[in-house]
This record gives sequence, C-alpha cells and structure tokens, in this order.
Amino acid sequence: LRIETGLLHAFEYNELLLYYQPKIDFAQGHITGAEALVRWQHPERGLLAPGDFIPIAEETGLIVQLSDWVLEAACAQARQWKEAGLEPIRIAINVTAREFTRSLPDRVRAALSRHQLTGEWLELEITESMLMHSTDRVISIMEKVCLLGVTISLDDFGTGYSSLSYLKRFPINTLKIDRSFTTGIPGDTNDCAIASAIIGIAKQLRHKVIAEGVENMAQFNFLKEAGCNELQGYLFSRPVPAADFHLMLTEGR
Ligand code: G
Ligand code: G
Ligand code: NA
Ligand code: MN
Repeated sequence: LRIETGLLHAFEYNELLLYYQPKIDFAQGHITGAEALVRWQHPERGLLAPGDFIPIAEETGLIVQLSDWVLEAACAQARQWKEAGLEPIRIAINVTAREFTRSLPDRVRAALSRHQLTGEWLELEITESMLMHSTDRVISIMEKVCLLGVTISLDDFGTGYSSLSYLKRFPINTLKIDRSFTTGIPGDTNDCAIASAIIGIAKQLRHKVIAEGVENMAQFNFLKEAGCNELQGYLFSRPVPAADFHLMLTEGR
C-alpha cells in the first residue's frame, strides 16, 4: 500500500522519469533509436527500476495512468530533440496488454499531434502474448498505428508462445531477440541456434531484427555475422538520462 500511495504522489510531484537505451545498427554503428525505460526517483528509496513498481501499478490499475505518462513524456522529449535540430529517431515505448485496446491509435495520434511530431519519432514495443487473442481486433489496432508512421516491434521474441503462421499476418516491423538468448552466445549452441533461427524468420518475413542484452564483442561478432540488423545492450550503453542520450546523438557515436 505504501508503494501504491507513493506512486500516486509520484505523478503529482514529478518523480517519474525516462531513461533511454540506444539501439545501434550493425552496418554503420549509428544510433537508430532508443528504448525509453521508466524510472521512479523515490524520495526515500532512491532511483527505482520498473521491476520495483510496474507489478504494483499493474495490480492497482495505476498502470493506465503510468502508460499515459510514458507516452506523453516520450513525445515531449522527442519534441525537444526535434526543436534542437535533430533528425527523427525512433523512441520506443513499452506498451502493456491492458492498453492495447481500440483507443490506442487515438491516444498515439493525439500525443504526436500535441507535440507536432510525425510518426517517425515513435515505436511501440509489444509482447508476443498480445498477439494471441482476438487476432482480427489486434491486427486492426496495429494497422491504425502503422498508418500514423509509427513502427511496432515484438519484444522478448521467442520467450512466449507464438504461432509462426500467425506472425506473418501482423503488421510488425521488427523482432527483438530476447536477452535470455543473447546471454548464451557464443558458448551455448542452443542459444546460438535460436538466435540464428529468429534472424532467419525475421528475414523471411521481411522484418528487421534487433538483439537485446548485447554485452560483449563475442556476442556482437556472432550476431553481426548471423545477419542481425541492430543491437541494444551494455556493450554500447546502459539506459541513460535524456541529456546523456542527447550528447551521444550530437557527438555522433
Ligand atoms: O529498465 P529495466 O531494465 O529495469 O526494465 C525492466 C522491465 O521493465 C523491462 O522488461 C521493460 O519492458 C519494463 N518497462 C520499462 N519501462 C516501462 C514502461 O514505461 N512501461 C512498461 N509497461 N514497462 C516498462
Ligand atoms: O523491455 P525489456 O524487459 O526487455 O527491458 C530491457 C531490460 O534489460 C531493462 O531492464 C534494461 O536495463 C536491461 N538491459 C538492457 N541491456 C542489458 C544488457 O546488456 N545486459 C543486461 N543484463 N541487462 C540489460
Ligand atoms: Na521492451
Ligand atoms: Mn525486451
């Protein structure tokens, strides 16, 4: 309960913030975008990671308010970067199953228009489990999002139960290889096989593929060789505050 009432205060007192973890393309080594990851600057407990409060937000229903806050904060930040003269880069936000409803395209459209942004600035990360039910409804929501120029990536790919025959029906742009597979590369032959297979599926379906949790050069080399398009992970950068991410962009890393 203390976290719950605290979380209500967090909105009121501006204690939430977004960190940004860059996504890099293998070919050029350029930053192509970032995943926005929420943090809570708690007055007593310090900087809290999502694992410390997202589950409580889910249980209490505050996740709805939190998700609205994240969408708004990401777009407000993108607008600042746009006004600072940066070329569009995709800011990816994590979308929960609960907000994946018919109103999602309207919420996204409204947020973009409020900040005078094109869809090129935004990406939605969804999980496999969101694709499993009411397929036609889900496809129609995704298509409306795509019409805004916003891309969709499938997070934690391979950890859920996804029917590969379904996969081709969804307007998805990118598959994200889950960190649990990246971790075992290159030593674990199963993880290597799974990562390669996901890359193969992505290519066949003409999706982009990104590996998360890339921490070392052995993983980097394997994934690059296997044809992975992008990477995200501590090898390049941890999630960082907006100002630090802006510096990375302008220093042209
Ligand atoms: O930042 P960290 O590595 O601790 O993130 C842990 C998890 O929290 C990730 O799996 C991510 O999907 C989730 N997460 C981070 N930010 C958000 C957010 O803004 N909304 C939701 N729903 N989940 C988030
Ligand atoms: O959305 P998702 O649950 O996949 O969120 C990614 C999580 O993984 C975040 O909590 C982020 O801080 C963490 N993370 C990002 N890169 C790395 C990495 O290279 N290694 C490890 N161990 N964790 C990472
Ligand atoms: Na994610
Ligand atoms: Mn993920």
